[in-house]
Amino acid sequence: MTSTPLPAFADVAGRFTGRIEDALDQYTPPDPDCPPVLREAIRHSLLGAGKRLRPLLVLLAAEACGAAPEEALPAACAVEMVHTYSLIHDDLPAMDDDDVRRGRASCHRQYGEAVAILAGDALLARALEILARDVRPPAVAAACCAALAAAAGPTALVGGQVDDLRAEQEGGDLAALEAIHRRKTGALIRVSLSLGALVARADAPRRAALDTYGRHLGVAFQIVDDLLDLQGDETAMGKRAGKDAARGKLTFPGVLGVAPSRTRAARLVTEACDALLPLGERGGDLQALARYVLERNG
Ligand code: GRG
Repeated sequence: MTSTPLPAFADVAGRFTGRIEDALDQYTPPDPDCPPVLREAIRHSLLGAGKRLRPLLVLLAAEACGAAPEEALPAACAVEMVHTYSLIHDDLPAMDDDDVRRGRASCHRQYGEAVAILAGDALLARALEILARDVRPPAVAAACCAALAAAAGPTALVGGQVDDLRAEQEGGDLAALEAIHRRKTGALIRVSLSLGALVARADAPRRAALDTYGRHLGVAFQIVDDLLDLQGDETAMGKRAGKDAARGKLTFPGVLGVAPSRTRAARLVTEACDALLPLGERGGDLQALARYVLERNG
């Protein structure tokens, strides 16, 4: 860890969230070929009150490796689009059946199931289009497309989601739980760091440092998410609490207990921050973000 005091996370986020919101808005313009209800549904979910953690990770990783954050904005928007697609589909009755998301009605509650499924599909496709078209040079764009598609695919996000749904019926142990969340929640967090590093053409030691940080942060994020579902405030979270227990989900507090889960999350955050050592003081903002993940209430 750096010896200088960490910046406040609110200041770190404040430098970037306006730019992220503007870019997401600009990436969803009206188009005569896009039905207005589809654009509305996409924007309803995408522009809701998300924390924008994944795009922030992309921008901070790029900056920590010496790139201008603006260069990483297309990749930041792409990962937020994939994340939003996964939230829309996760909220569907066939999956978690949630009626509130990002402080508003979930997409299918507002627009119906068919439009919600299609809004998710459209976001996934748009994310890859943005990477392929707006990341430069083309070789870096191709690497970003491959990385994000893999993180969203059957061995990562989607595979983790399938195993998570199955674990509701069949249960599982700590190893199964970690394997689910390394993929379901962790993969998109981890790839956010990789996208920033790719855009910045970071060298191998920096790429490895960011990857280790992302791997630990992803699991810590999920543990805190499980704890918030048990004990958190619905208004701060912008979604319902208490859903995991109601569905019989396999969770960290369920398997380990509340206090050991918190200890485990804290240890993972420390390991994540320690991994940033090769970045020196440039890793300070990412350390502040990791501390926020542990202390957040929403
Ligand atoms: C449907 C393929 C598919 C995957 C679904 C995203 C997901 C996988 C499930 C969501 C359920 C859930 C609560 C997962 C825990 C971790 C998580 C991804 C929480 C939501 O992320 P935040 O808190 O959300 O960063 P915001 O809205 O702030 O962006």
